Amino acid sequence: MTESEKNTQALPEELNDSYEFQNEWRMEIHEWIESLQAVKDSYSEREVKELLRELQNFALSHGISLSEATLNTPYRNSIPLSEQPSYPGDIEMESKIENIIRWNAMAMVLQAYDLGEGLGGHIATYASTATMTEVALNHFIKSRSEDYQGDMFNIQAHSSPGVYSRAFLEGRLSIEEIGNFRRELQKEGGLPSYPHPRRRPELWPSPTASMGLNGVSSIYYARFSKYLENRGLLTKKGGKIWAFLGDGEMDEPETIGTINIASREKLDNLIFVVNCNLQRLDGPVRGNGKIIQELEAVFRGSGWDVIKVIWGSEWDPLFAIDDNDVMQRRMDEVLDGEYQMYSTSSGEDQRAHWVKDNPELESIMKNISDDELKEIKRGGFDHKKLYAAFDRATKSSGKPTVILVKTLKGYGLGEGSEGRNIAHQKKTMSDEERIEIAKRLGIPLSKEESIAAKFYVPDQDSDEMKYMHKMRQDLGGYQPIRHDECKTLKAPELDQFSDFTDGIDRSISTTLALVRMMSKMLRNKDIGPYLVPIVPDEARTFGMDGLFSQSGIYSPSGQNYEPVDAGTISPYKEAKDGQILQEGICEAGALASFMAAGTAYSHSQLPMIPIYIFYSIFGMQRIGDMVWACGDAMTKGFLIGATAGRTTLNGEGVQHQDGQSHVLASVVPNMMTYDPAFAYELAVIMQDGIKRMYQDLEDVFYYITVYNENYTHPAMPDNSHEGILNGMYCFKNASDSLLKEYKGKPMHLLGSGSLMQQVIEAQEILEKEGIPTFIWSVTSYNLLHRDFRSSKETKQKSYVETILEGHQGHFLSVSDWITLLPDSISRLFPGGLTTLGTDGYGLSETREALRDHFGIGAHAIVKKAKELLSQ
Ligand SMILES: Cc1ncc(C[n+]2csc(CCOP(=O)(O)OP(=O)(O)O)c2C)c(N)n1
Ligand SMILES: [Mg+2]
Repeated sequence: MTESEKNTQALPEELNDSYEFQNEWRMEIHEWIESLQAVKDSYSEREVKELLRELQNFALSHGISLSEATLNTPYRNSIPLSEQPSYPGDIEMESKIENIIRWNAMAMVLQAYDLGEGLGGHIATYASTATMTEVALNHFIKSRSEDYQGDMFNIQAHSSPGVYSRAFLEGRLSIEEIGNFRRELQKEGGLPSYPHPRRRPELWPSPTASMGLNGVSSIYYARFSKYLENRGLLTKKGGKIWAFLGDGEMDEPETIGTINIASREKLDNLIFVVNCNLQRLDGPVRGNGKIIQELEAVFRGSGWDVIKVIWGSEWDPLFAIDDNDVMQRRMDEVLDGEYQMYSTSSGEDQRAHWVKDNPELESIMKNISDDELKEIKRGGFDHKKLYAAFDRATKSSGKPTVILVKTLKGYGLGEGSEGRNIAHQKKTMSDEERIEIAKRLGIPLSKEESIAAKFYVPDQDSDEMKYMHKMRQDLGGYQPIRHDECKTLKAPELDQFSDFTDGIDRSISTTLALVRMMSKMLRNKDIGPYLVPIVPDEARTFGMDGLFSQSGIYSPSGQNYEPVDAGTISPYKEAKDGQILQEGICEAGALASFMAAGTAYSHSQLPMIPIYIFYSIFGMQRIGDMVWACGDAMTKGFLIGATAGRTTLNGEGVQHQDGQSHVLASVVPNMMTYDPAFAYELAVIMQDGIKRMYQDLEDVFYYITVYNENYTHPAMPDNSHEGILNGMYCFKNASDSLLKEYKGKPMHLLGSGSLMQQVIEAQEILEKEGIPTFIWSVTSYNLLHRDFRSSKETKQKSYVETILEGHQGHFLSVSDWITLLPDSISRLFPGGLTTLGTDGYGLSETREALRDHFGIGAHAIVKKAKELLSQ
């Protein structure tokens, strides 16, 4: 070992830990800080930064990794006491109100439990988040007014009982409704478990019950709000997006994976509040580490402002005498698993574990008794600390903010629950616990009433009620809230789509037809400004790159470079008021943009029309849960599954060739799914979609597949409009002369999408061989199936049965989808429906070989038809 290696060797562990060494070491640090202070006093900020950068470079080049040192601050509140603003509210009054809300929230869950129906419900999450929710609602979260768009308040789904309980106190929900928590079918009304806009459209702005979706959707609401501002569409000042999230929930990749976009786009209208109660459902979030420190590093590394709220005010006097950072060091070293253990231990046991054998820490801790130590609060239950954090977050400029708040799961619910691993699942309490909690919360109910978990409301003219209403009035009204007023749009008439309905002689794909339609709609005065084309790095695949220069790609900082293709006809044009959302390779983000744009009618009073175009296999399959959430949120717009079809997209193989997305889409109840074969069908569907969603304000959204196979497109046949929209129409009759001569039953081929070309070819072969053959274009098996289901309820004939009246013969369907799709309506056909499709995995081959392989090419169709005829 060289001399210099010896010098840089770490000191032995025992020596590092010793009291003497630590003292000496603190002095060394002190001297360094004093030197830095001197530099700071004499030089500019730029120079101080330069010095630090040099030090960092030195350390890195000597093999010392600095990520923790530079991304983490000590385990204490980010806002020191000296910078803490004074509290503008009446804490005693706010605590009284909070206690009533806490009680009624708990009573809702207990009453549901007492019914014995296993309805479930959560108590512990709200118990941990109640104080921060109240501070935010009493002082920060603003509602819509004349010149302010209003904040969006997205809660942690499992804290819903608390939000309902407040809405009840505010008079927004009836006692019957909160008495029927999780019983939505009751006569007097009931409440859904979690925030579901579909179930409570006046209350919940966004669905958050699927962990992880709140984070990503809130980021994209905030981004979309900036987009609307930058495009000059938002006339009022936009609001802030407040997302309350769980610490366990932060493990979801949708959340963590999308936080970069928030800092890149400088979303200072976004505030994350993470409820760090150190627990998730099963147990500790990071027993062996510290979730707050971990999240701090992740968010700071991603360019967010990070505000930590860890300790309550009771610790301030102790910090004041912690001159040598002895207490701070202990705070830094104790693990979350141990902090959780403290919450269930006596003051005496806590002290013993906490001070270990550190005489200086022991002496600091002598300033409080064991009882005080037990009662000492975490930052998440301290109004002043929370106020300071929220206040700073609302003043952020140019950056999103995350507030990491340390709380305790099940706080105030007694020893059986607080901090226990079982807290999340706790749904009931013993009689004694109920009486004890009512007493502790100051709820004036009798013992019997407490045991029965009766709701409690103070007099309307009590000070508490007056205070609560006044605070919300000052902030513009109650929250959370969802709005629904928005102007309607006038859909363009179908004749404006004549380029497509008159037929196209050139060989083009339905994808290209769609892109041309979009280009045309973008130029339409009435709807053009509201269109939001969304694409995740596939514009060139779909031939959409021409739109770049026409509409521009949205970029809040404009374009600060000359694009490499500046001289071409469609350069990569980024612009502050660009209309296209280029998402990069992030399907979750792109769908979150779709949700933000498709619900803009609610949060921004703007009838935005998102058209999100993607590889069809990376839609329903990749982000199905978010599509479901879009349905819950009553999102409008068009999802376009491009490069559709297991055999039409050739060469790309197993993970690209989609033969199932229509089946996956079929499960979304208000999704209109279409699989058009021709440009005119697509035009009819798009025109009708805009009319239904934005002119007639119907609660539907669309999934349409388009293909990349080129062929010519006939003119729209007479009388096909209704059939295109309903899902099926006769595209071509069998030849009359053949029908007259033919002895047997005719053939009926059902085609859709790109496979219609094979059907047309098969029909020609069959008719040449003397077999009269009809062609039916099926634009939507799903809609036909849906119509069939509802016809059974109304006991009327289904649409398919109506149009098949008088028709006999053999029915054979062909599509690029798995056979389950057409099979869903096979019983509607006289003699049943034979189905050819693409069951199984895709593989890399030519289109022709793939169609042979799956048995759906023209010759396979002819073969199958003959088999049927010979039966
Ligand atoms: C995608 C998804 N996975 C699992 C669940 C079930 N679940 C509901 S709450 C919860 C634990 C939440 O922990 P945390 O985020 O820490 O919230 P806390 O209740 O502790 O505040 C789980 C696993 C869910 N709702 N969504
Ligand atoms: Mg948690």
